[in-house]
Amino acid sequence: MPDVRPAPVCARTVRRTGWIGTHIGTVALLILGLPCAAALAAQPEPWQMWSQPAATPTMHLITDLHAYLNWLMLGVCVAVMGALGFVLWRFHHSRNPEPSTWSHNTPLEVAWTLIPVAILVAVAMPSFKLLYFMDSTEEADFTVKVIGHQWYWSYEYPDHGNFTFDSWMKYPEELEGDEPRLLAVDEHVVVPVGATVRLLFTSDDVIHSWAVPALGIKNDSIPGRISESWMQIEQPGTYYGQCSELCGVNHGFMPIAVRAVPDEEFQAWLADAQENFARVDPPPPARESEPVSVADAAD
Ligand SMILES: [Cu+2]
Repeated sequence: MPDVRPAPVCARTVRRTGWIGTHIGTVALLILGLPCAAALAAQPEPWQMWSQPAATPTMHLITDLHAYLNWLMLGVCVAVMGALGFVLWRFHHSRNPEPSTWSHNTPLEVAWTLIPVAILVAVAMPSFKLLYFMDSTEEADFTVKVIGHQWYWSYEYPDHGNFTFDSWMKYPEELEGDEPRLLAVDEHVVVPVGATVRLLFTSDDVIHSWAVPALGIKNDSIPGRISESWMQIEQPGTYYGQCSELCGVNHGFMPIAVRAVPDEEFQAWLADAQENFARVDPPPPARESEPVSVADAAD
């Protein structure tokens, strides 16, 4: 199957040019900005700044919220530092030799209570809105179940014949082409571009966390529980992530790779997967038995 990862033209240029070239490349990336950003792969890059390019509606909103909060924080910093600077200047003993002795000012106290409350509301409202948006989807095209293990992931496709497969990190000697070390896996999660995919997370042993930065997902997989999220990948490509919950000695070696492909390619992968991968055992049929009375149970 061809590797459809978006060609990281700018990033590759940066990687090959050494230390000085890296810095020049970083500055160039910052200056050139947009044209380069579109070509970055969904994986960490040397000297990367900011988040990976957003590949889902959720990640676009996370990026926007991050920018909004930074501007808000800048406003708070400027206001507080400005007020502090003014007080230092205005009430210096050379300018204000006789300090005033009042201790209460009701309008001032109301203002310094209400302004922080307003700032907290301005932070909370968009945050809650985004939390609800990313929490779950009611209209999914299909479901993928993600199961964490020490130390690999397995996936189930219950809406496509309930097949399941394991996904293990590739060792350096197994890497093909420009597959990234410690991120490439033997079996990708494959989904069609544009499909709304419900993700269910659980674990086989300890708490893991399925985190893929470009998709805006970081969801704990907890033994004995099912948690939920969703994704709708906008562009074909391979999106890399890692387990993000300290889960044991090989925690750093259970990466995640999600491949978004055109629908025809997904159908071809599906046909292959249905034939080659194992099936999740169906639950045993309910046993028909006589109702047990209290008197019987007592015997
Ligand atoms: Cu883990």
